[in-house]
Amino acid sequence: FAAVTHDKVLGLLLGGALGDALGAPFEGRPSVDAADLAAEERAPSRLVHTDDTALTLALAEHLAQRRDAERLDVDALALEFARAWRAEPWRGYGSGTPHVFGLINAGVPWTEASRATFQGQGSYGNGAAMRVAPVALVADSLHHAAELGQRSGEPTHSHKHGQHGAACQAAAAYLALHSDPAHPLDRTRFLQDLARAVRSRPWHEKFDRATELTRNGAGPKHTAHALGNDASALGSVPTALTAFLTHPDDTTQTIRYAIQTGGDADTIAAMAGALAGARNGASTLSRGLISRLEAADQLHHLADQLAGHPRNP
Ligand code: 8NA
Ligand code: MG
Ligand code: MG
Ligand code: MG
Repeated sequence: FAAVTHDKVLGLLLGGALGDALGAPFEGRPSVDAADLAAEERAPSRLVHTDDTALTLALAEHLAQRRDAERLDVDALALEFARAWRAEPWRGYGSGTPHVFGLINAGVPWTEASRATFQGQGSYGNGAAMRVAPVALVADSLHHAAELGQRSGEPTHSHKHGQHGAACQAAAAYLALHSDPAHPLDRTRFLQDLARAVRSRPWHEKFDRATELTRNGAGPKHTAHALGNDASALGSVPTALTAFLTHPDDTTQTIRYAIQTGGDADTIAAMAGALAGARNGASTLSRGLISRLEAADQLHHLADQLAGHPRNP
């Protein structure tokens, strides 16, 4: 286990935001050309983030403001998410979540609002997973990370797959954060640890397939075909994991791989980028790209606060 340094905390936050903003122009494309992505990396324009980062910022701020044992006030968090959407509804939100946020803003309790979508099934989208990584910064164990992840997902995602997606990404972020980049990552062990944190058969089947894909060095198109690249949690969280486990020591390559899986590219890259950033730290990221990130200052400030958290002395 490696110490959770300020560089790792910042890496988790910036890696996620970079994946989101760099992937955003490609969201919804069935496949992504390496040349198109390289052009986007070279362009001088501002890197504008989407809903993924907007809600990650809301969650990180929530955690930074709480130093008590509980560390997550889900009732308050639901309102904070809903307000973030109301302040910037143009950030590229999907279909289901704005409906939930509208109800919450109208005074409906989140316990009810989160069940109002998809004929009462609730959402199994990846929206709870895409924003969850910061909970790893205040968790004191793998299981605590998964539990905080699941709870942070509940205000919008009442379907168990949506919640498991958040638990999975939170647990993965915890493992990446505590992994030592000076030593090769044990991918098999990583996925076995995740399987202990997420006890669900469809997720275990995905972990088995991800193990095989990383062992065989599968490329992004193959991985997208085998694991999915859509906006469901099951169809994107394991894909993001595979991007990270294919390039665990190179955050830029992790993000490129994730974007090139296509489909929900911004979200897959946001999740993968947070994992690689948490392992490798912010100092390994391209300064040119980071300086173009719209939320860079805000994320630096949050990293200062969260790196000083009692959990990360
Ligand atoms: P969500 O709750 O709308 O779920 C995302 C999608 O998953 C939905 O649009 C449905 O297609 C599908 N889905 C979820 N639950 C069910 C269900 N019970 N039955 C049938 N279909 C279901 O939103 P979210 O916050 O979970 O999603 C996050 C995504 O939204 C991210 O990609 C984010 O970037 C944003 N986004 C999505 C799209 C897209 O769906 N192509 C486009 C732009 C932005
Ligand atoms: Mg998005
Ligand atoms: Mg080191
Ligand atoms: Mg998306």
